[in-house]
Amino acid sequence: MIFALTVGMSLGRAISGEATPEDNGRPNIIVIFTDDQTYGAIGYNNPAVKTPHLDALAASGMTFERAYVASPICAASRASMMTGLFPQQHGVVALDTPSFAKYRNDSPNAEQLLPNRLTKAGYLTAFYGKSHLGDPKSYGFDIGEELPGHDDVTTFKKASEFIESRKGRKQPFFLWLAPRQPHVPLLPEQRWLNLYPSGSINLTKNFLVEPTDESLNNQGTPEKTLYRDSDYRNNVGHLPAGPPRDEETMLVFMHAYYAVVSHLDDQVGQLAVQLREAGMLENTIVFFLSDNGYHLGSHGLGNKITMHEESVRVPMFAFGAGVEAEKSTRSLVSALDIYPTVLDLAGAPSPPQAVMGKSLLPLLKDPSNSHRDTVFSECIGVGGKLGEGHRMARGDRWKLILSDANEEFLFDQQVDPFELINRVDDPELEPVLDELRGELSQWMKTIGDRPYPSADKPVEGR
Ligand SMILES: [Ca+2]
Repeated sequence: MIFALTVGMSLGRAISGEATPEDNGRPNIIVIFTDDQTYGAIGYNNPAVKTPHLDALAASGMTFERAYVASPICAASRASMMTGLFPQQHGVVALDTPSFAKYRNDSPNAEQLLPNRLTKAGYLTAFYGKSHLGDPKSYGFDIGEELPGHDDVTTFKKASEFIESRKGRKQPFFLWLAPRQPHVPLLPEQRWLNLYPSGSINLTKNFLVEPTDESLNNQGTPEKTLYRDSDYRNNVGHLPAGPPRDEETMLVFMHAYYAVVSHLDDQVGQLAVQLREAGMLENTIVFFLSDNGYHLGSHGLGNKITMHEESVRVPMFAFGAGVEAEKSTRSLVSALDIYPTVLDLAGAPSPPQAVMGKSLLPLLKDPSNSHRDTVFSECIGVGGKLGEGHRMARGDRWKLILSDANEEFLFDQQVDPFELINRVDDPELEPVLDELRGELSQWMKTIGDRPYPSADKPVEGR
């Protein structure tokens, strides 16, 4: 059954700004944060992918068509969601989870954590699924746990029990639901594979058997292998998750990946039915997004870690209390925008350190509202050496990438969304390049990155 949602046409009290910390009108808030789901791995962006529930839920609310993560790798992206900061600000660059110690309970920085701001505002906070940062109760959540299981069955069961336990309660809740799907290993049941008839999946236009040897595509493994997971086995018929992969191998991989997404779709759909049948959607707002994207053979790559669209751009939508149906926005948004949005909805106090995101409530009120001109991302230290990695400034049309080798790449998203032609040497585009350089340089300074390199003053990686 495809989930269909009836949403009141009037904006909710929280979005209209009428809610106060004293009243009971503040919404419950759920964030569904999937793992490695690229923006093209959802039906409304790609009809080849079977996600009827997610498509219906997105249509019942607002879709953010151009959403980018703070960092396209699990741990860094997750720490950014909890702190409202970019990786070089909070310290969890790449997979450096020990650096998260300075935010744990009883540490001076614990006040920065999203769950702690919400507890202070009177919310009950719960976490189920993949943490990647250790026990979620060690970083502010009242209840919940990191849960095993690549099929997320236990995670959704626990989340469902939690929602059931909150029926009729006055205290609002914040639920962080983090499925592991569609991260490898990909182990779909046959019924999900059966949704994809032979020939229904196509390779992307930028598919390559293996990547070109340039810094743009460097995923920087410690062994100096340029491409992540080159010998990693993902349990899909023992196919390598990384290159080189021929077309046939990649199609089998994509089949398994999409089938896992379809399973996830069914689980989210059931959760939404539960919320609706319990009468809780009237007072619950749900955000859906992923921690990073995935390459699926685009540019010859597997995994993520690059600043390519497939890696850094994710599906994102909101539905439920106060969100009007059938809205979408092309405004550039960052996953970091979730943090201040949740605080706004909860009427919660601001954290000690200024967050880098911007509340989405004005956009939720009116999708034509301007939100931001540029969105940024970084992925540093994957090779184990701080300073290596990639940075990005993405404007409305143009994207500038600064690679680990201090090389610049300029892509025209309007005519070249698959990022095949580097326009950085086009003299006509100098003003565009200068403007994006200025923005990227300023942002790098803000987050404590190394200085932006210049022609007369080259900068070595630190
Ligand atoms: Ca991930």
